[in-house]
Amino acid sequence: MDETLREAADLVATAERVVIFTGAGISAESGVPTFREALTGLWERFDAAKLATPEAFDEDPALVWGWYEWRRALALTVAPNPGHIAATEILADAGHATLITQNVDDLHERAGATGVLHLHGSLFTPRCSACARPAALSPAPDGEPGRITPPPCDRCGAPIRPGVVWFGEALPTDGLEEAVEAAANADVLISVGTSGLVYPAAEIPQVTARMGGAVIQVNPEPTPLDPVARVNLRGPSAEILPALLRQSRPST
Ligand code: BV8
Ligand code: ZN
Repeated sequence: MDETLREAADLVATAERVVIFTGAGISAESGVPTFREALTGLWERFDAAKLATPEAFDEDPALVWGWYEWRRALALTVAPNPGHIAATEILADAGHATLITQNVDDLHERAGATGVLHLHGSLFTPRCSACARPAALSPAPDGEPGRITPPPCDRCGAPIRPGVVWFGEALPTDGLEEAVEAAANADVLISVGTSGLVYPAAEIPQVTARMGGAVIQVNPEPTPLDPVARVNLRGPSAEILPALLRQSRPST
């Protein structure tokens, strides 16, 4: 590991434009289940990819809203881990830095990151499912809430929905364009904790590689990104990112 870590650290230390692209894996060590595990307890019998859709919400708004409110409550009870903090620091050291995440939690922000590009939205920006008016956050439920009837929009009365991008929904164009632009111009893109299966987000690291930038991957498991990565750092991000940060700084 230390030789690949050294190689990755050299790439980061000499890079002017750095992008960090994250998935659920960076929040795993904070205690937030990854997307595929996001169905614990009450949700075991559902498939995330089926629950995270407009059809599921239309069919049973209380089930879907309850799932997202449970995930929001969970996000509020956990803290950023050393991986989130090291990511903020690595970007602070770069001349030009962009943080792109597929995550809907706010752990990057709580680790001091600013201007985070949330390609798939956020648990903290609910809106009206009909007129898109932003809605206020109600106090998060405690325990396993199960079904919760979504509150009505105070303008048109339609049910409030989570501010996330569901399967089959388009990503916010401005966020995606900005992310592709940053990836295309990156000297280094560090992809952390993503299975690289969901498009178009999964394209982001491929854009960097196609444009000649170096992709560094941090993941304990192999992913479809392995052949694209210049360096594969196999392991948990809460351990690897702090080590990468230390190695990439000039030794005092
Ligand atoms: C779109 C928000 C078009 C919601 C998410 C066939 C049929 C149907 C659809 C499609 C299809 N083929 C392609 C599609 C499109 C579809 C898609 O890609 N499907 C896949 C499954 C094939 N994409 C879409 O629908 C997108 N929209 O295409 O719209 C369109 C265009 C114009 C107009 C209208 C429509 C929208 C996709 C967004 C879905 N929303 N999230 C929510 O959170 O509930 S996706 C969600 O899953 C995440 O955001 C993330 O993007 C994705 C994968 O999750 P990951 O973050 O990667 O997490 P995962 O659990 O998968 O992996 C965790 C990783 O961490 C693992 O690799 C693990 O090894 C690693 N790990 C674990 N521990 C650690 C660790 N790493 C480091 N350290 C650790 N400690
Ligand atoms: Zn409304």
